[in-house]
Amino acid sequence: MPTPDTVRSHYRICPLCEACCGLEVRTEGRRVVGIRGLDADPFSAGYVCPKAYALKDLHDDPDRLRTPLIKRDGRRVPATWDEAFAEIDRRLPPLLAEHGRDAVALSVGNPAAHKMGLLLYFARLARALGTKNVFSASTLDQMPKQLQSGLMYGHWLSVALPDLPRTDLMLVIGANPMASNGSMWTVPDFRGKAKALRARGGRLVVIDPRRTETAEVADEHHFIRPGADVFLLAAMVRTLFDEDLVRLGRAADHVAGVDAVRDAVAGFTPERAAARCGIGADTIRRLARQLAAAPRACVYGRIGTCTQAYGTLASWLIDVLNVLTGRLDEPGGVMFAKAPAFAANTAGPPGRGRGVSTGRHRARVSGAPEVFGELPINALAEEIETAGPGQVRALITVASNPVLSAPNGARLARALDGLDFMVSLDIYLNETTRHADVVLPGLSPLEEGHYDIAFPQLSWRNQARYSAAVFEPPVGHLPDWQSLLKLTAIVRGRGAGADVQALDDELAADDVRRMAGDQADSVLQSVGRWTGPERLVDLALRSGPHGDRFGVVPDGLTLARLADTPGGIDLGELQPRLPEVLRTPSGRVELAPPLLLADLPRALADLDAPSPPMVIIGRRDVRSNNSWMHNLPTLAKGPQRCTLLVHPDDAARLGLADGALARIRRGDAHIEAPVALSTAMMPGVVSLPHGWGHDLPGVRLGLAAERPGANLNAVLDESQMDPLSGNAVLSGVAVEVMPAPPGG
Ligand SMILES: Nc1nc2c(c(=O)[nH]1)N[C@H]1C(S)=C(S)[C@@H](COP(=O)(O)OP(=O)(O)OC[C@H]3O[C@@H](n4cnc5c(=O)[nH]c(N)nc54)[C@H](O)[C@@H]3O)O[C@H]1N2
Ligand SMILES: Nc1nc2c(c(=O)[nH]1)N[C@H]1C(S)=C(S)[C@@H](COP(=O)(O)OP(=O)(O)OC[C@H]3O[C@@H](n4cnc5c(=O)[nH]c(N)nc54)[C@H](O)[C@@H]3O)O[C@H]1N2
Ligand code: SF4
Ligand SMILES: [Mo]
Repeated sequence: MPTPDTVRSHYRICPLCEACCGLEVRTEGRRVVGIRGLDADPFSAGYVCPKAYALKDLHDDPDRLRTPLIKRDGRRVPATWDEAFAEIDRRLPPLLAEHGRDAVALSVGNPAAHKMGLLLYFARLARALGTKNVFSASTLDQMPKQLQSGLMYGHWLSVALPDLPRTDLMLVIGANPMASNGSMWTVPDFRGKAKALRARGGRLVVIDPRRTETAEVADEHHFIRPGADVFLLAAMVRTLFDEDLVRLGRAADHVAGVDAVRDAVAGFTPERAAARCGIGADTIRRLARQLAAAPRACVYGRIGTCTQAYGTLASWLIDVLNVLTGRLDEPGGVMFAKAPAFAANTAGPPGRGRGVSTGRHRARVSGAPEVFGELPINALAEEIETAGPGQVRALITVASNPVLSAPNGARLARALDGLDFMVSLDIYLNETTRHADVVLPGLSPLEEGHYDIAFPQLSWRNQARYSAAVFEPPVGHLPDWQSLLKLTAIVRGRGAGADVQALDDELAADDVRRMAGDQADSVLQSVGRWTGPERLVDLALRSGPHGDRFGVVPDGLTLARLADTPGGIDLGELQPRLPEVLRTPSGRVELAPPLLLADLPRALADLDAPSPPMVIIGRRDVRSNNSWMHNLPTLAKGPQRCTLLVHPDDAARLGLADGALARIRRGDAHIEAPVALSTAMMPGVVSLPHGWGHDLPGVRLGLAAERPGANLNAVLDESQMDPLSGNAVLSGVAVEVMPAPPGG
């Protein structure tokens, strides 16, 4: 039994999902002996979900990589760090010299958003490499939201967030925060906040093809045909105009394009929309009226409204509803966070800026436009397969598992085997990294300090929090950021032996000179106690809106101050920020961006299209996380989670029995999963979670392989995308479902 004086308590921000809960991690020696929510964290106030405890499993997981691997004779064998970088240096620079920068692609995955070293130093590698072929999980996820926000407010991360604690009516469309704990909205304890809403007489309304865990705690739920949100939303917008319910409120002076929106949605009558989306015309009108009438209200949409063919239009119309009902920038409506560091909407002159643009370059094969510096991850396989100038011949994956996370992983897997060279920075030998020539292992999250770079820009309440490493990293094991710097050095031609500390100093000094001009030396001196990501965080905090301005503002934020305040510093509830937050060229909220108006006719032409008889959607479970946490005992135990939810009427028609295996087929591809009958499904829609399918050869995920599950993405179609954002269609894809033939 550990005695109290040998047990130490540490503060750690949970890196596993966007809620970013503050944890208390108790350790004895090198062992974790307890993890719980930290009550003293003013942001998350003690909240945790079952995944927090899996941090211990992750730290202890024998399958988590402890040394680099190099491919020799078709197998990945342990190697020293020097051998691994020597191999990369032997193979990558000649490829760059012969074929140019675009021949090397980058793929960065979800955990990069949760590790400051990955995010900040991936940017350094990408800059040094200069390739157009940058791919990420963003085009499997939130790119539509970012594009729409960028076009309306002037920056990709100026996202209008629901002010749930002060609202009277919240409309949730295509999100299930009860399972996901929120996304593009950092909101620990959604359940508690939703409960408080209802306790004060407010209402929660959910629109989703499944009666989800969130719908279960709501006042009202409506099934919607997957992919048909644009029709519902456009008809609601039209209703606001038809019934003279448009009230811009305080934002009126700052909004451009109201008349253009009125004209653009004219064709979307509630009657026509009803047939397409499955929600009656009367209900569409009522929802619009209720939204307009509530004292305070907000509309929130998430992955269900993004991962579809009209993802950008749907995301946009959600904010159009918010703006037209006077909810933008109002308490209880949708508001902008003011992040203490790294936010473009607090930098430069307030109220006006360059805005965002897309298509500065295009994908070589499909011609898909660049969005926020990226190309659609759905295009990665064809960029590798298609010969010609600019062909992708090498790939560096950074915390990215697209063989499972992206549509048609089988094609991508074949393409990866055709690469001349592949490097993966990852913590597992998994479905993607098994294709790499060199795998560089990251650290356990408990072995690194953390500050959230992106999430304070998306937080339900303004905050600044830092957690120090719980454990010293094993001797000689490079953190992700140093591996990325090594790669940066190799790409810059400095060789495998380059001194990463010196390179880090050099790059930080370059940044500071750009930021501080002739004050650079004194600024650098004042952040001198930090190196690596911590130094960049200190620089960003101190020059940010709450910063100490390097000594000018005595009580201002510094990393040292945060490090001395476990639990972090509360910066208060969200405050109105119009027009200062805007970075559009006009200095206005652009309600009718031309790019979006030009896409509406595509939806209008599709308004009367028949629905396919059966479509598939995804789902999230609180004990699972994307593709990489199925090897952790705390989460792997319990009932099988990768089941196909089928409405009993569909099951009867298709001859499917509860618990029996179903085959799900699209074209030549098929998968099999056990059926779970559920009246929570909309008839004509089945649901399977993503991130499963751990039965591929060459993978080292012992526990996950015991119950591998089926890979939903194996039957999705990489040619289906939202043309504006390049986002993959992951929801509402037509499939055939039948009993699995005996013998498989
Ligand atoms: N059909 C369908 N597909 C989906 C979705 C869906 O809803 N439906 N959701 C999509 C969404 S929203 C997302 S975000 C993507 C996620 O897809 P990905 O971006 O591929 O992310 P993960 O599946 O989380 O895999 C993360 C990878 O990072 C590695 N990793 C974890 N921690 C670390 C670390 O600290 N350092 C390093 N170097 N590596 C680490 C893991 O081993 C794993 O290989 O999936 C998408 N795919
Ligand atoms: N436990 C757990 N938490 C997670 C993750 C996880 O894998 N597990 N992943 C994290 C990540 S990377 C992300 S991006 C977030 C995502 O966070 P959320 O967006 O909240 O994710 P989901 O739970 O998939 O909720 C999406 C909802 O959209 C519905 N839906 C599907 N298609 C449509 C449609 O066409 N229209 C409408 N209106 N609804 C539709 C689905 O039924 C589902 O209920 O979750 C994060 N948190
Ligand atoms: S909700 Fe769970 S996984 Fe997400 S940050 Fe909080 S404890 Fe971690
Ligand atoms: Mo995501």
